[in-house]
Amino acid sequence: MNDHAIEYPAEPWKIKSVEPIRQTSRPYREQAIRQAGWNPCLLRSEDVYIDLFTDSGTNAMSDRQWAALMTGDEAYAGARSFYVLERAVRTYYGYEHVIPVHQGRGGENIVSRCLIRPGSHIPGNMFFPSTRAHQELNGATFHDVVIDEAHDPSSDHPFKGDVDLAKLAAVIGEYGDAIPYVSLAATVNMAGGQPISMANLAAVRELTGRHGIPIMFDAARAVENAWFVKQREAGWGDRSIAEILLAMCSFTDGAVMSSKKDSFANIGGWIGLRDGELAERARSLALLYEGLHTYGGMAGRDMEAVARGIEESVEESSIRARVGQVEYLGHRLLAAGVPVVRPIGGHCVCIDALAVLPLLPREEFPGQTLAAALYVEGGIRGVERGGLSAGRDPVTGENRYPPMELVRLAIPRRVYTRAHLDMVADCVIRVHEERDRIKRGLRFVHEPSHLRFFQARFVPADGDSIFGG
Ligand code: PLI
Repeated sequence: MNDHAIEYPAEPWKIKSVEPIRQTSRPYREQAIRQAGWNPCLLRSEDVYIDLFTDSGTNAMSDRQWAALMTGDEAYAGARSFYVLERAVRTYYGYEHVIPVHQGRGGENIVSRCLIRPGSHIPGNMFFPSTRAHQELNGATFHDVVIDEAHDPSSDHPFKGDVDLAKLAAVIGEYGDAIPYVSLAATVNMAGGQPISMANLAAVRELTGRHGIPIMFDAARAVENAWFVKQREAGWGDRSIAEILLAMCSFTDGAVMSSKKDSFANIGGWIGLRDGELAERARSLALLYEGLHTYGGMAGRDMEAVARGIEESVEESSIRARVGQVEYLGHRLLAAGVPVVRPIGGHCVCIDALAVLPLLPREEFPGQTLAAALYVEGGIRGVERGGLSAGRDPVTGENRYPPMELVRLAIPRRVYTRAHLDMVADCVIRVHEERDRIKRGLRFVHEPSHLRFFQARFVPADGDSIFGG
């Protein structure tokens, strides 16, 4: 079988500075993953050959961004660099009020504290762990109102990030006034980087507008979302990425941004708001949790790098090469029969661990087990996106098992070459072909209470190794 177009768009950049990486032996990696409690997150990065743990903060900055660092104004108050950032966010995202934060979750904390009260209900197009954790810490209950196709790895729906309007209407019908905002992400990370359509955004706006409910936007990968709108949605093919991005944001009342994704920055983020009164409250909380409202936990130089990164992110050649590289890896795996989430998303390729390891019980975390096996096989680090990442229900204390149990291979921007991606593909294909060697899953020996996937430690559920024995 090979009906998958395996194209590789040439990069619109050349390499000016390099960082050595090293391959290790399989016995070395077996020892390393054991010492890391079978959690790839706890590996030392120098023991990883190709690091696809995240595309967050791991991007290569351009020479222009590095140059911009030198122009940072490190004044405590009123730094020029803040106004540079503010102008970039206003221009490309359209929010009047801009509050810098150290990274996305800093913004999530502040927005959640401003808007959520105990007993609040928040509908959203699928959860993201840090976003939902802040919502729940402030007393809200999250309701997943994404379309069913988002939970089906084999569905080829072009906009799996779309909201199911009937589900949203039902949550509004039941909880009405207790809904402080609807939480919309573009793209939807936990669905595998799947976009939301402009038509759906407009429809959600129309529905929530009738009830006076604001929309808060997770804009971390909104540029990637804009690329898919341009490719897939009628009427948008001739519009620039910048125009599409602005149009998407226009349906929302505010946004939280992790600049570590689309904007190629190693750190940083912002909150964008339209409402002046809400912005004033957010600024005063930022002062407590992030820093003064003109730096919010970022150095002046970082604000410069983010501002420059925003401009670069909407260049068409840049976003074409970025998503094209991800699609290349995805289509190589599809062509080899590896079960991955379809269509291939904007920032990652997600392996369906339940399809690869159908005999492992969910309590033994098949996704985490497969992630460990990929590391042992090829020194490649991915991250589990399944039961481990979903955590426990705050009311019942039971493990939550989402419909999908994935291993996400997130591709940092402008970092790896085609040869690296081929090595990743070859490694994943080998592990898939030899999947019967993975005999047992994992059980906790340390389970943190929040965002447990980052720091949890495991041992094989039986014996000494996931490979049996
Ligand atoms: O890592 P932060 O705190 O800058 O951003 C949190 C965050 C919010 N929303 C979304 C959609 C994210 O993907 C996100 C962080 N993502 C990480 C770290 C990731 O590996 O996907």
